[in-house]
Amino acid sequence: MVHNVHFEMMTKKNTTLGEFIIENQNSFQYSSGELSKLINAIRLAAKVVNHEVNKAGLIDVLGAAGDTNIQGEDQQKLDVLANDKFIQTLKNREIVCGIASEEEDDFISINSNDENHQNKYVVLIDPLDGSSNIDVNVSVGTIFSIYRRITPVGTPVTLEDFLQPGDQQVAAGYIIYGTSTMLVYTTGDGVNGFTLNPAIGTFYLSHPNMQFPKTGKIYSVNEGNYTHFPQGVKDYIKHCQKEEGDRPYTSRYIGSLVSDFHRNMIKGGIYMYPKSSIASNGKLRLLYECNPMAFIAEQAQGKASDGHQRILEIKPTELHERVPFFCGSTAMVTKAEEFIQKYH
Ligand code: P6P
Repeated sequence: MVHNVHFEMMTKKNTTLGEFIIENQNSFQYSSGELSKLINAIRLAAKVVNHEVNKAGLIDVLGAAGDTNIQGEDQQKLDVLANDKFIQTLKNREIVCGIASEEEDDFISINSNDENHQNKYVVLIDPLDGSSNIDVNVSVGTIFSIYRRITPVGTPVTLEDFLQPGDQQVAAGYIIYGTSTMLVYTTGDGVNGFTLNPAIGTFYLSHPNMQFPKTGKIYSVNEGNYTHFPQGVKDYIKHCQKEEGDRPYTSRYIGSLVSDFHRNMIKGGIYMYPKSSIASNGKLRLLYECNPMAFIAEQAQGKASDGHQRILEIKPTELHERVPFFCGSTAMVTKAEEFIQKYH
């Protein structure tokens, strides 16, 4: 009861997501109505997935779906459910002409053959990132990336529409299904976070103008892979652990990109998924993990690179390609690049 009273008080002065979109739609470089439809579709799907994630322990949606995705990863039932919900919700809107998903081998073309089809946007999603944490009740997330198509409106969407560099994104964001459910997104005019009041199913602006601290004291990496990392990455990790100046830093790694990224954006820190002798390009996918998180990071005054170049400048060649990923507080990412580039 106290929580609800507190929440009501906290949200009395806060803008809802719907009000925020309307108040800020003029800053969206394209038609305001299109942005509203896009974000509203994602908002609806997020609420449905949030409901399923929160009751996962109660009904039989835990455990593997008995299938594997193109990544060769066991598909968790909630992965499949989240994928279906986002695709279904986006299809129902008259705005999206194509969808690519971590859980789909190829992109999905949406009635692009209809000569009246005027849908202009493609959406790329990781429907439930960190899904291996589902059965152990650790927070997971959805990541989305939105582009305008580059092939003619009214023609079938092509792979070219999806293989655009990250700096062409018109919007990107994530939903974190954690101790509270939040939707964090950017349309290129800063980053704003909205917290779901589950009692009434409304997202309220709780974190306006989110920004990475210029530096921080948290480094996030799976140190179990340490022996397989390039020497420059090993040297940076040892730098983080050295008793000198503002170090040693604190190691925090949840195994859920959205959760580690979100914490580091609030507290300051760096998230790393380097290449290694066991994963030649690292693990994270460029199109629906690294690009959207990099767009958010840069809009929040942070930095995102593959160790050598901006993530957002990489020209994609494949739908599911992987890249090394260093993302977070600018000073920390720059320092990591210095160590890495000593060896190239
Ligand atoms: P590892 C989840 O599968 C994910 O894509 C990210 O959310 C997470 O940061 C990373 O992989 C964890 O991978 O190899 O450290 O277990």
